[in-house]
Amino acid sequence: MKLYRTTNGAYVEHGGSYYSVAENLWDALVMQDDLHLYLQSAIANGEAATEFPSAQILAPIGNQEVWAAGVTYYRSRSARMEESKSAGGGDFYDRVYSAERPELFFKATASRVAGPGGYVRIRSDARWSVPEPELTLLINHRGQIIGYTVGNDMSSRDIEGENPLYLPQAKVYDGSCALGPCVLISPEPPPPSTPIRIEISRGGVAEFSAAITLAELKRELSSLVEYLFRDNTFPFGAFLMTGTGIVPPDSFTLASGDRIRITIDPIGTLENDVVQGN
Ligand code: DO4
Ligand code: MG
Repeated sequence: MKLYRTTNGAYVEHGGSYYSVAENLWDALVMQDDLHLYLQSAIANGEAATEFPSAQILAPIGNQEVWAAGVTYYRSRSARMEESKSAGGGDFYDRVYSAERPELFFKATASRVAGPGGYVRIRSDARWSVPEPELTLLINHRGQIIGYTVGNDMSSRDIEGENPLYLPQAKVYDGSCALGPCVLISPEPPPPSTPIRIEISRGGVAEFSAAITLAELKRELSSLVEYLFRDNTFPFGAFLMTGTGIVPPDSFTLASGDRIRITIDPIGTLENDVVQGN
């Protein structure tokens, strides 16, 4: 079932109908003992809501921090080795790809996250920027994966490539992340055959498109979560982006006005327009 955060409160979608959820505080929903069961009873005891179409869908986030895993697909390893070669950083990406400990980094707070239909940003001082389409986990404060959403880990390749120590600046800034359109609340992850698709259009014309399946993700989801929660507490839970398997060719950079559509079928499509500067 799909959980939406909207301007009219939370809704759960099931079989094409939308049911209003009594608990309106997103953080309290994420902290439910068993959110799946709670939403099942909202569906069983509720009436299908007719006002859902008029609600604006918001990013599905409250006080959760957003973290991200890196170099979890071979394509990400290779693209980053190439972009940081002249800075002498290439070797680090190969090493982290095969190391037992994953790369995990802080990505965003809610104020930096765009929702469906919102704007993602290119840094004003970046010359080479890309979106990174990523399956994103919603994890409760007990470290249990409770849901799955679509994420965009916007990245400045020139800044990261100049020096790996610039990673936080390449990755964390206003509008650097998008999440949505909903959270798929499911005890099971989407199957490995699930495609992650991206389409980027410019002036209505297709500029870049690609797809990859979750089968190419090198790490177990549970292992990424275990590392994230090791010696770290998340009182409101956390989102964890699981890395990108799609990197556009080196000749491509995002521009203001581009439209990005990322689809992970059991969840939906996250669509955002791009701006640079304010
Ligand atoms: O190592 C830098 C970031 C990697 C990343 O964001 C990814 O692989 O998705
Ligand atoms: Mg990424």
